[in-house]
Formats: sequence, structure tokens, C-alpha cells
Amino acid sequence: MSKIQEIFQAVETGKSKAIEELVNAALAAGDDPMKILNEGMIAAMGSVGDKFQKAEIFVPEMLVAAKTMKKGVEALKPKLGSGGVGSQGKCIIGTADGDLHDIGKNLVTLMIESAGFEVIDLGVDVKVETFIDTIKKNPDVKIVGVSCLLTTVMPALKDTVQKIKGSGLGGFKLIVGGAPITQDFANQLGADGYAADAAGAAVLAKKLAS
Ligand code: B1M
Repeated sequence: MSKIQEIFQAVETGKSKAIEELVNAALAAGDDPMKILNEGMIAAMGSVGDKFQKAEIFVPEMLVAAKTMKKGVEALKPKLGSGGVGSQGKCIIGTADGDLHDIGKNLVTLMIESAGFEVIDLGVDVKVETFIDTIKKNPDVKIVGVSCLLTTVMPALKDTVQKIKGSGLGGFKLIVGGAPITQDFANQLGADGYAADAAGAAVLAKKLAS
């Protein structure tokens, strides 16, 4: 079994104590950090989601898989990018109101930071008022990003985008993303941009901020 397959299995089965060593071993063997992330960890979370949907596993197993992935990403972090800290300006990010998923949002944060932004991370389950207050306190913000993982939270994402856009505040671009979000939906919301993954979000943020 390859090192990346071992990482996939460790995340899928929630072996949080083993993950750091496995990631370090894969890096030492010369595996590409993005391949470890995409084919080892993100793919494993996809499998966890499929198993949850088929009722083969339940919320506690999803939680330990998430904890394992977070530890794996921490081990990988030093290899996942570089960039002048803050040189691109500020970015405010959070997960939409009602949504507790943060692994994707954290990866987007990591990539956007690596692209040179100073990121203000508001965490999960972020009320639109919190986004608006934070934008007011940081009038030089260049990018505001909202992540959404649940179809049931898509109306809250719509509300968030429309209220931020209708607040009269400006000078920044608003981007959205997350598993159920598409470019079409982002267009319907009136968002300035959509990215399918974390690397794409960093490229988009740089493009929109320049
Ligand atoms: Co939840 N969950 N979950 N969950 N969970 C999903 C999303 C689900 C698809 C599983 C399934 O049924 N197959 C399903 C949603 C179904 C739907 O909406 N139709 C689901 C459900 C139902 C639920 C609960 C309702 C379960 C319950 O309680 N009965 C509950 C909801 C809680 C809530 O939020 N209110 C719940 C809870 C949880 C846990 C807390 C146990 C845990 C989250 C832990 C955490 O995040 N700290 C969890 C997990 C782990 C998952 C799965 C298995 C994995 C999510 C993940 O981290 N993926 C997920 C299944 C799946 O995704 N296939 C599932 C890896 C991550 C890297 O990908 O987040 O998509 P992702 O991010 C990507 C892109 O989407 C994009 O870039 C990222 C990296 O490339 N991206 C952006 C994300 N944000 C972006 C923002 C951008 C741009 C790109 O710009 C701003």
C-alpha cells in the first residue's frame, strides 16, 4: 500500500494518533504535498461522506475523521505554500450562518494566506451582522469569502451575500464556495466570484484584489 493510501485509510477510519507520522513519512518519501492533501485526505473525506449517506457510519465517525484530517493538515501546513504575509491586503472569511463545517474553509484560509493575504477568520456559523461589523471595522478589506457545505444553508448564504451587497459597504469583492455551490448559484446570488476548491479560491482572490 502506498503512503498516500495509508493516509487515506487513516483519515477515513479516524486514526488521529497516527496521521502526523504518516504525513511526515509521505513527505520524507518525496510525495507531493498537494497530492497528499487531495488524494489522501480530501478524497478520504469524500468517502466518509458517502458512507454517512449510506448510513454505514454516523456523526461520531464523521467527527473523528474530521479531527484526523485537521491534524493531517497541520502536519502538512509548512509545505503548503509561501507568500508575502499580508502583501495582497485583507481577507475576511467565515462559514455561513447555520453551518458548522470548517475543514474546507480552513484550507481556503491557508491557501489565501499563502497567496499573501492577511486573513481574518470569523469561524463557523457566522451571522451576516458579524460579517458586516467586521467589514466596517476593516474598511481596507479586499476580499470577503463565505463557505457553505449544507444545501439547507444555501438560503442563509443567499441572505448573507444579498445583505452584505445591500449594506452600501464597498471596496471589496465577495466570493463564495463549498461543495453544493456552483458558478451558476454564485451568479444568481450576485457574488463577485466562485471557486470550486482552495487553490482556485487563492487564484481568484488574487485576481479580484488586483
Ligand atoms: Co457533515 N455533511 N453534517 N459533518 N459532512 C456533509 C457536508 C454531507 C455532504 C455528508 C453526506 O450526507 N454525504 C451532508 C450534507 C448534505 C446536504 O447538504 N445535502 C452533511 C450533513 C447532513 C451533516 C449534518 C446535518 C449531519 C447530522 O447532524 N445529521 C451535520 C450538520 C451540522 C451543521 O453544520 N449544522 C453535519 C456535521 C458534520 C460534522 C460536524 C460531524 C463534520 C464537520 C467537522 C468540521 O468541519 N469541523 C462533518 C463532515 C466531516 C462532513 C463530510 C464527511 C466532510 C466535509 C469535509 O470536510 N470535506 C461531508 C461529506 C463530503 O464533503 N463529501 C459532510 C473535505 C473538505 C476539504 O471539502 O468542505 O467541500 P469541502 O471544501 C472544499 C471545497 O468545497 C471548496 O474548497 C475546499 C477545499 O478544496 N470550498 C471553498 C469550501 N469552502 C469554500 C469557500 C470558497 C471557495 C471554495 O470561497 C469563499
